[in-house]
Amino acid sequence: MPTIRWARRLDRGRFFAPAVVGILLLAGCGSKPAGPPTGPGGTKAEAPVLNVYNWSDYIAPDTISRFEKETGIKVNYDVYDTNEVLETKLLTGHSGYDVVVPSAFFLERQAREGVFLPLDRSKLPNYHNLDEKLLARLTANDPDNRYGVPYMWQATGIGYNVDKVKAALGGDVPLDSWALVFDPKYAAKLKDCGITFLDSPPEVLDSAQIYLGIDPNSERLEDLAAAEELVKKVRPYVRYFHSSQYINDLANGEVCVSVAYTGDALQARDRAKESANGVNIAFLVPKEGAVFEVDMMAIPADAPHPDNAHRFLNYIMRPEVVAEISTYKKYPSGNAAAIAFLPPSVRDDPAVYPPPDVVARFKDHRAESLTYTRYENRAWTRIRTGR
Ligand code: SPD
Repeated sequence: MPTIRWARRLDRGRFFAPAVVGILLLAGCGSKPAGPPTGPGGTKAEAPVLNVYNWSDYIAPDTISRFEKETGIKVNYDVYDTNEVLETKLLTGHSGYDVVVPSAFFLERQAREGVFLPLDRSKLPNYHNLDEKLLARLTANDPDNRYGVPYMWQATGIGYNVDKVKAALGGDVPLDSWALVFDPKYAAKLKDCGITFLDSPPEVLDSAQIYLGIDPNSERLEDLAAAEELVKKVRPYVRYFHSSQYINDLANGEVCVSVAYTGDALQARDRAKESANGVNIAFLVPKEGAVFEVDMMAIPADAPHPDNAHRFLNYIMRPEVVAEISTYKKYPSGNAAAIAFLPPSVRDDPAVYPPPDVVARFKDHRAESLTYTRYENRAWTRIRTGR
């Protein structure tokens, strides 16, 4: 059985200067495991172990156990729920992970810091199953698709309890706009039924900028200040900042509006349906637009088991394997061949695979500079602490 645990959350915003990161990576210092035994012919045999670090609520129940059974490789499976937590570990180095899943705009700058191993395509015969258009789009973040394999994609939008929101707002319901959470007029009315925000500065501040008509990739400090000011105005109405707790809370009616990732909101919708509790959850891609994101499987440069990591990536690229993950978790995958393995209830669900007019509202995300991120983190702390 895989070992599944939440990794300990590290301090936000602890970024190491690139030079220091480089030195750490090159020096190989830290608690590195002992080298693997040398096999016949001088090749290094890897221990049958794989350390995977993925987002929470992002894999099917049998995905890991089937891989273990098939390969004899024991998987230690840890989860996180923000890019920031993963990044802190990757930039510190020697995370001990063999497979990680950063979003493409985080992978972009992490790759520049030398954090990842270039993929060896000769070990990925299932690579041809991937969606070529998506791969082409991703070259903006990952030139030549050198380091990452697209896993699942999504938008950051709004998950909401249809009945509670309508009851709270009466007939005046902007169920097509970020105004629902960013206009104090509406947020104040929704306070009692519960508004939650993701605990991630770029997710929320970039969404606020989109609402304001600002390019979410802007690094102008006045644009950041505008987003901060907007979010501060609705801060008194936000019950909490967390990036996964809202799935259950939306599903059981504890909260009524969450700035959410598509699939997580849809998992809340499905959990409510399964428990037949009368909660009706929907997901909204606001008319102003929403950040589009692709989470990428990648192998850290100092991964202890890079061959096992390639085997795992290749396994996930089997269409039937990744289709099962999409089926359970309601995220579309980056695997074109997987579509044929989806049940119609998922394949034809416009909330999972949005129609072209919705996709047209998605905005690509580019890497932030570390300097800008420092300013963004400070703004976030001010928002969270109300100072
Ligand atoms: N529970 C799975 C959450 C996946 C979130 N992906 C992050 C995208 C960041 N823009």
